[in-house]
Amino acid sequence: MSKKAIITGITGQDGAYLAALLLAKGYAVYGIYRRVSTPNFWRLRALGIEEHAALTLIETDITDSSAVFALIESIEPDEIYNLAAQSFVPSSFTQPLATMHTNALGALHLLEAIRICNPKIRFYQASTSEMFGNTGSPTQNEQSPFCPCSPYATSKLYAHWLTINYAQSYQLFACSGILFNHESPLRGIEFVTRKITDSVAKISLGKIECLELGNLYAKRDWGFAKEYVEGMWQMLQYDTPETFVLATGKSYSIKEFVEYCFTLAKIPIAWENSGAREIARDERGIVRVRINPKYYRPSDVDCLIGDASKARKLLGWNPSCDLQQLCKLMLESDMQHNLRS
Ligand code: NAP
Ligand code: G4F
Repeated sequence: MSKKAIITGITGQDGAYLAALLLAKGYAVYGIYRRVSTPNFWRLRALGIEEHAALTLIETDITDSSAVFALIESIEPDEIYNLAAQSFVPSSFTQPLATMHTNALGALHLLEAIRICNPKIRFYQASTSEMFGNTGSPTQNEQSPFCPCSPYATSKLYAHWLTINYAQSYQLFACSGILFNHESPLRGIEFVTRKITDSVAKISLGKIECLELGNLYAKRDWGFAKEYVEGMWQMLQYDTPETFVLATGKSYSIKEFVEYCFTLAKIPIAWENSGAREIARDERGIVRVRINPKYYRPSDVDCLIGDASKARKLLGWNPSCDLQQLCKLMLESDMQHNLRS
């Protein structure tokens, strides 16, 4: 009989890629989405799995503990992947309580339901490199100290420790993947990589003149989401519940990502000024990038570089997509979208 997996956050970037992976492996997948005024299954459609016979979509808000309990009791899954979250860091500053409800209490509801209904269910928690914050250590691995710098990171740290605590206290197979930033053509448009690729595509097609950004000097370790969901699955197939970091080990600034994209689009740019007055002009002198301080955050994580040696050694996880390939993939996809619309 095929294994049953629940994925919370099925309408998000990782939810869609993970669903495609598990369906390809023969799982029956139960995808959890919350009610919105207009259904948002476009990512499932883009991957060609929206109508898959083994995919069942179920409306449940993970902040509703009784609904979560009823869901797990009725489906009797083998595995649960908790990907649902308010995942946009700036919104966590303006909506800290809503962020905490979903990210922290959502995980609690799932773990409690597993503990009570069936402690044999394997549980994956989507932890994040944001939990490291500005730790001061040059690279981050499973032993690095946490120093969260946003309500988002704090809410995720609660869920992270709770997962470890439930594994230890109740002998659950509950584990966390601490994933560094991972992107794709299915990334939400407000995250910086997709915002850049979409804007550069629009500039290239003459649809907009200029891209507005915040902190150009933050550095991130960016990988390809499709390769990261493979690691999530591998964690739940491992012998024991363990925390694993998934990352590429290379870090680039936002400014470097911008430069790669303009180079790929064959629009040479040159930078002028500094601070909030920094701009980039093209060869005709048109300003193509400018700073808008509204994109600055109350506090930001300066530099993230992950060390995924443990996942490489114990899981055999080995991502191959580098930043240049990722930029190309995303820019080409955004060029196609913008040509069509
Ligand atoms: P995403 O695209 O923002 O997707 C988040 C998903 O959570 C969406 O399906 C969203 O539904 C759903 N959701 C939000 N609140 C919910 C609620 N109350 N009940 C049920 N579902 C709810 O995020 P992602 O990039 O795929 O990331 C997946 C997970 O990994 C998140 O937990 C994120 O925090 C974590 N993570 C991501 C990264 C990264 O770089 N992508 C790195 C580390 C960790 P709607 O579509 O209705 O909004
Ligand atoms: O793309 P971002 O919004 O991603 P951020 O904050 O690193 O968070 C993402 O990765 C985390 C893993 O580390 C996930 F847990 C989280 O859910 C999410 O997926 O911003 C990246 C950097 C920041 O330093 C930000 O200040 O880009 C900088 N930035 C500069 N201008 C901008 C902008 N970010 C956004 N979103 N928009 C800008 O205009």
